Amino acid sequence: MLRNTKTSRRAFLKGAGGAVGAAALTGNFGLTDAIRTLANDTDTVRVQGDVPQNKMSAVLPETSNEIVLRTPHIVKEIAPNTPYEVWTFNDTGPGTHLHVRQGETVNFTLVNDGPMPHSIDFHAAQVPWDRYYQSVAPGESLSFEWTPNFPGAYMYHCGTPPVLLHIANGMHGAIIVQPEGGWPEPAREYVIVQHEWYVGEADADGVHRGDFQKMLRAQPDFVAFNGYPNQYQDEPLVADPGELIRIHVVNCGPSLWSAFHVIGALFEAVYPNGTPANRQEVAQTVSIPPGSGYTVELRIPDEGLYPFVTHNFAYTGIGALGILQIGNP
Ligand SMILES: [Cu+2]
Repeated sequence: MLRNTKTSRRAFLKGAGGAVGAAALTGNFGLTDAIRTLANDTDTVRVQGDVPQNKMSAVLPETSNEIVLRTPHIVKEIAPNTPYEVWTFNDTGPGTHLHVRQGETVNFTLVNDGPMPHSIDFHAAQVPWDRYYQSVAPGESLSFEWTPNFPGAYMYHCGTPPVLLHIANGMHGAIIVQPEGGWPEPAREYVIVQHEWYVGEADADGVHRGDFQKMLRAQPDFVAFNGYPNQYQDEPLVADPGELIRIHVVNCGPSLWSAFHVIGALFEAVYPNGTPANRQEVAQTVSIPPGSGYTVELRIPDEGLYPFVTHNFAYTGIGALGILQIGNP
């Protein structure tokens, strides 16, 4: 877990110069140390202890139209034995799952506590790019209001060039817009962000960073659900036999398609863009382009284990496989 070592922070930072590049991180610490960039002063903080895992819950959070996103760069374990400088929204990449209510004002603030310019782009919003989606300098913030007019499962991301680099390093996430009046039927709701990791060789500090050439070729080392490859094999998503399960799947890419599929099950309804009015009945697999979302509904009658994957099998084996556990098989 993160334990700030504030007493040593200033001394460590003298040599960091406010940057998080490899050259700034040549202190005498090992793989199990973590480095964290903090607010306002674009400081870099060394945190003792194990590198935190970049795992996220798949449970859809309660709705809130008050959103603050911060952008620290944090060394996280993005796969076993792979400490990586994640460019985060609120300490993880993908960033916090967001869940807002259609038709109500969203009060949003972006706080750039990273070491470089970052920005926001909400696919759920209708706002001028030239005013709200511009880069925010380190130590500065940007606030604006907007209203989600259309329900759905949307991507949000940093749009600072090179956008490919910012997204691939973790600056993306899901924002689910709950329809006015809610969905017709309550369900056990999950949110899954599919995304890629492109891992460079470890730097002298033992920390990996993104490999831009791999990103350009779209040859990932891992394809993950919610930050960490295969995490829901060890900790399955759960539901009861016959219960309605609603999964909001957002493909943040940055570059690969998702062919979302549950083995041993069928979707009884699917909703392109995650929008209730788009309801279609019965599907085996849905095709989700990067930068889009889909909501799927299923009911599984029998207890057992049901893997969910991207059925694009070149990538299934590098992390895009989780387990849905029905009952207590
Ligand atoms: Cu960014």
